[in-house]
Amino acid sequence: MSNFQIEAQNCANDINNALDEALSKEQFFEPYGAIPKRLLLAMRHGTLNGGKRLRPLLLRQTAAIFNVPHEQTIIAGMVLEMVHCYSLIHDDLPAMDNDDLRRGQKTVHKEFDEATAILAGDNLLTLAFEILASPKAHKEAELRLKLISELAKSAGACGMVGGQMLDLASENEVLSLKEIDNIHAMKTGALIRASVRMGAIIGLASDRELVALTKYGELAGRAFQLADDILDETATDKQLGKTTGKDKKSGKATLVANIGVKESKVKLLEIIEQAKAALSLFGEKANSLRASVDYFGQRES
Ligand code: GRG
Repeated sequence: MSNFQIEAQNCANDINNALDEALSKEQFFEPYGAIPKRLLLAMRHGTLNGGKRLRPLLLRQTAAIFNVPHEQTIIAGMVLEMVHCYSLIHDDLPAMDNDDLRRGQKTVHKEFDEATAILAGDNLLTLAFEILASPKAHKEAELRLKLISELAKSAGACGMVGGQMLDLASENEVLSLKEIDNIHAMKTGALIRASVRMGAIIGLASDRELVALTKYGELAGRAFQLADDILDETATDKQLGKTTGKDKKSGKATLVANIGVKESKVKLLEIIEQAKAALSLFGEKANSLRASVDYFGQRES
């Protein structure tokens, strides 16, 4: 295994363990009553099903530039993953992408039912903020507020939710490359940007450092989404653990649809180089972040 693979695996193990513990019956104290078992099982199905945990990895690699030990980033990384998993559960619903398969398993609404999937997503989002507000996320209250604000903005109307709205409205529309870029930056890029920025916040980055890392986060988000669109066109269902070729079928506006796979791959490599260049301020300390964005360009699932 490469150093990157070992680092990614260690991070995924930490996040899986943290999710397993946070989503156990014992964690839900009962001012009103016990958590309904079906809701808990649906939340576990939508989270503990083999995600790559890339967003917590970016957070942890960014914080490591500032010598923050990995253990101090696990809770913030876990809540990012809760928000990401909620978005996937809702995205898979019949009213949105209508998918039966996620991470090689039945989607939450297929395993349970639509109403349960909606509620499981709702509660993952709410729980993420409940946990981020608690001292176990970070001992400094002021810093926790900054993290909450960062995550809320990235997940909201000017970030992921707004991007999803624009994306749904773009089906069978002809969009300019700029409009496509903007949808991607909001729908997928915002949470990736926030992952990096949350790592920088935990690391007490200076303004100059935060600007550089934000640029990296934005470019990494663009690289991630472009790679995803290329894979949607070129990979198999088995490889990705989800239904592929859907963008083309639904007439979705993607860069790949506009400029083709070959040109998109060239563009992807350009974006990756720009992302790495944005890290020059940090020298070798940012090598893990460089390896992550390289992985975005090479990933096969
Ligand atoms: C429903 C509010 C709401 C938003 C949905 C993120 C999103 C917005 C939809 C997902 C659609 C999609 C497949 C977008 C491509 C980028 C993406 C988020 C891929 C999945 O992320 P990975 O590869 O997945 O990190 P794992 O399974 O490893 O966590």
